Amino acid sequence: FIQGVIGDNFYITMDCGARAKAEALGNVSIDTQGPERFDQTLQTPILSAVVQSKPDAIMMAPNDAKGMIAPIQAAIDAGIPVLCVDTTIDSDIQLGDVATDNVEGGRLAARGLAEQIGGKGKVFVVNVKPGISTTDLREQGFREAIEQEFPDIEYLGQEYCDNDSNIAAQIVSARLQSDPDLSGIFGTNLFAAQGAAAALRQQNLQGKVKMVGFDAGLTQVQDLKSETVDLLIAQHPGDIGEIAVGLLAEFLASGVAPDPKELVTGSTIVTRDNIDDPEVARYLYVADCGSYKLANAEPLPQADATAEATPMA
Ligand code: T6T
Repeated sequence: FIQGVIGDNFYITMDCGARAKAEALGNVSIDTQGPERFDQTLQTPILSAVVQSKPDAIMMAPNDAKGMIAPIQAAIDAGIPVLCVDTTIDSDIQLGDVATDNVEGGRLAARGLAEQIGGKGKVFVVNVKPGISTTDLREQGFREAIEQEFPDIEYLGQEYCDNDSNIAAQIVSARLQSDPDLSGIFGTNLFAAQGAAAALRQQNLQGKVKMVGFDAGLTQVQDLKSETVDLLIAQHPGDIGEIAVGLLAEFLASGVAPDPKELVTGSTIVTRDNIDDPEVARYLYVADCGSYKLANAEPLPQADATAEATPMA
């Protein structure tokens, strides 16, 4: 398993799901690695070294939709099937994809933020880095929903934090200077949201500028509870890990490629009102696998993927 970046609660939780599934299967072992930063120039040599070690299969979250195509092709040329988890590449060379519906996730974020700000005002997006499939799609879904559904909301556009919460905080501080009447912020992943929330706290604007964050990392949950953030969209990374390992094990046993190739997992809207509900709390991310339990997760039926993404709406 090659993570998008190491030390991220999202990929740690995915790893827990992958390991729980491997243990249940009994004949699968997993080695997990990842780059120190979300950066294709760091992920490529990791992938090359993993290919040299000749695993039976690779599941990975590619750091760049275009830049990782050639390194993944090299793995496939070496006879190793590659399944994309979470992020993907602009190609169909991979065995398949297991991921959240990120466009829909962005739409959920837009609707949640719109509700928080009473359907009017200026909103802004703190994004991660151009070329990351997931976060690009979240911004797209957010932008489209704001433009199509909320005529009284002005979208001020996005800035990129390079997956660094300190940069995200600086971006938001500067934006609060240039647009002091800002109503709401969407942080498209854990680090973007965490940094944006920190800036709101520093400026004592929590609750005044509304904030929606993608993901449900440990600090993000604290930010929600302390009323700096109003809503989180939790992905189901443990489910992604479980499903990916199950799929690879099945492929290695049967030789039959997955059909359909794209499998979608759910997302859950987390608020202060529902966070203690066990059906919501089970999707908060973890920092280690100590308390992780196998969920026996299944991908969403294709037709229901959109409907299932809004169970708490
Ligand atoms: O949001 C997740 C993941 O889905 C995205 O591709 C990269 O950032 C995270 O890992 C959160 O930090």
